[in-house]
Amino acid sequence: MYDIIGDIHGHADELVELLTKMGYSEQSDCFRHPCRRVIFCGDFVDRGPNIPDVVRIARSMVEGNAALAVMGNHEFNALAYHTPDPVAPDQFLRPHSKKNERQHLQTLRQFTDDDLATALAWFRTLPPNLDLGPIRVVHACWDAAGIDTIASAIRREGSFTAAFLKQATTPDDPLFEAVECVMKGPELRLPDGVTVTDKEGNVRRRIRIRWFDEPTDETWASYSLPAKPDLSSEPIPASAPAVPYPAQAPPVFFGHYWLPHATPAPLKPNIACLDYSIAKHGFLCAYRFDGEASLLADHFVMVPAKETQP
Ligand SMILES: [Mn+2]
Repeated sequence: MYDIIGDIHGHADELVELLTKMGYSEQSDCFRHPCRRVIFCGDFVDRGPNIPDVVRIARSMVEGNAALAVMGNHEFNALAYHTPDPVAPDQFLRPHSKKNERQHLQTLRQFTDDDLATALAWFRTLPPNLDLGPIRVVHACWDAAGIDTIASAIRREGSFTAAFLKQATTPDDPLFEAVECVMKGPELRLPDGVTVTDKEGNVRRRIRIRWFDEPTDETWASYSLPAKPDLSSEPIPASAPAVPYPAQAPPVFFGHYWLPHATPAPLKPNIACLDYSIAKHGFLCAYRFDGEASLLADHFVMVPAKETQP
């Protein structure tokens, strides 16, 4: 059975504590449990104090068959940041803007050039999603159409090659839309004049949403994820993006959404987010899956963020 772990963002001490708490111990090659495996939801890098150790621990577990992993938007962004644009070789596929550099700064500082190259090579091998039958795992959104688009681009161009990344960073390309939706989640544009401020102080005109719910009868406040009760209780437009997830489909796990440090619980009986804001003094979170069709609040395991922040 599986222990699914949310966004880690360089918090290696908390990762070791969480693995230990769940009965994993360090063997000659990697952390292992006698009868369980980890699934990582992605976002290993950026922000935290020990990114190289997080990548080393996760990678050794995946290579030792003690874990599976999907790619997060921060790994995707890192690949694009370090890949020259094939048609403008003095540029990179993710521009080296102040905002993008700030988001990636701890990764740039903590890795040697060689170790970063090795990490990027590993990121290229990560799948965008896992469909294991009884459960599904993705970084942000289980969008079947987007997942198909990414899978066929991988078959055509290779896994996160420069050609793949060029299409995936070109707005209006179907692959760009698919990666945005699957790894970053669909977003809803706020009404003119309304903005929100994200955790990094960036002013945003779009909000992350409960994509798995039908948008009918939802308000700006009720459809935001995490919930933003200060938003309007007016209905959202009929054109709002949505990827409704069927109640009878297998449980889906994802990270990405910076949920507040409240008591963890499934968002719906077959939907669980495991990102409880470790990078913002929150918790590193796992869900211990034992085959249940309806997810249970007492299967969440959490470790609080230590005070060390870079
Ligand atoms: Mn993310």
